[in-house]
Amino acid sequence: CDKRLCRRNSASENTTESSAERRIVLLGRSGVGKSASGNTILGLRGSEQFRSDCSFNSVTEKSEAKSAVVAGREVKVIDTPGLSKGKHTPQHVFNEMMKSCLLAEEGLHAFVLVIELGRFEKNDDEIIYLLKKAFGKEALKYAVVLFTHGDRPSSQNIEQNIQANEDLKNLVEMCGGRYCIFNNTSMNNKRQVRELFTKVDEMVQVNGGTAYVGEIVGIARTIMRELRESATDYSDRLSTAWRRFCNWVVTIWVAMCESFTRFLENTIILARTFPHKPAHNYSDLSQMC
Ligand SMILES: Nc1nc2c(ncn2[C@@H]2O[C@H](COP(=O)(O)OP(=O)(O)OP(=O)(O)O)[C@@H](O)[C@H]2O)c(=O)[nH]1
Ligand SMILES: [Mg+2]
Repeated sequence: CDKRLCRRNSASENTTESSAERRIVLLGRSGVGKSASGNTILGLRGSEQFRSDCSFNSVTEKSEAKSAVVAGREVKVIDTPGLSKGKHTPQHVFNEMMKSCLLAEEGLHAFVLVIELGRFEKNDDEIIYLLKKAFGKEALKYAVVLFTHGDRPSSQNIEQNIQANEDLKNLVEMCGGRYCIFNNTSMNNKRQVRELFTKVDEMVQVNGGTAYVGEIVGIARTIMRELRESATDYSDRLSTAWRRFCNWVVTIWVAMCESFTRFLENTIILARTFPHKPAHNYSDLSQMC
């Protein structure tokens, strides 16, 4: 395998947090309420908001960062597009997940996996797969599940709901058992945002007071730093950074498709003992790289 890739998961260089700023990325399948949750977290109104809509098509196309001061501290939220049946391919979602590194080049404090309460689907599971491939297993130490639609009656017995669904239970366990509930129809409810940040702060503390800087985030950071120090024109710098970063993403994507193809082959052999098959056929995707 590519030596650079072999190092990827093992080398997770972390940085010591110098400020109380928090940078979080919202991940999840299309339509679960990522953008709406971003608006709730940042308290954004009107034209300032991430676009959030009820639609059969995916609404968010590209990763986008917005910032605001929340309870006295600077918070940056990166909203990403979600896996969907028709619109976005896993490769597009993966590329946009990686791009979130460029938007938070100093590292990420939390990967927030957004799930619609009462509607756990296969695409929810696959986000975990993409997350691990993009950022390494280490990223799970910084992952927290955020259930939306807290206005539904089932939010009253959330723990029972989690325990009743084996796949959901596994996913929450992979995220260290951390979860929160948001009712995005009640943006004035600041308690839910405080609860999320309590979880994020606990995670940061357990992780030695540091933000997550896996190898891919480190690469994005180095590229940006080198370019900032060079004397070239700003637009040249950005396009060079973008080209270099895309090369990395493509290399990782090829390796990931190969490993997933192997995984699928094993899954077919073990189909009886492993009934939960992924919704996307990743074996076809290597042709798209
Ligand atoms: N009732 C209710 N509706 C919600 C909640 N959160 C989100 N929604 C609605 O769910 C729909 C989808 O929300 P989005 O924020 O656009 O979902 P998304 O995950 O960003 O979707 P993509 O951008 O397509 O990936 C919108 O109509 C939201 O208003 C919630 O807590 N309660
Ligand atoms: Mg969205």
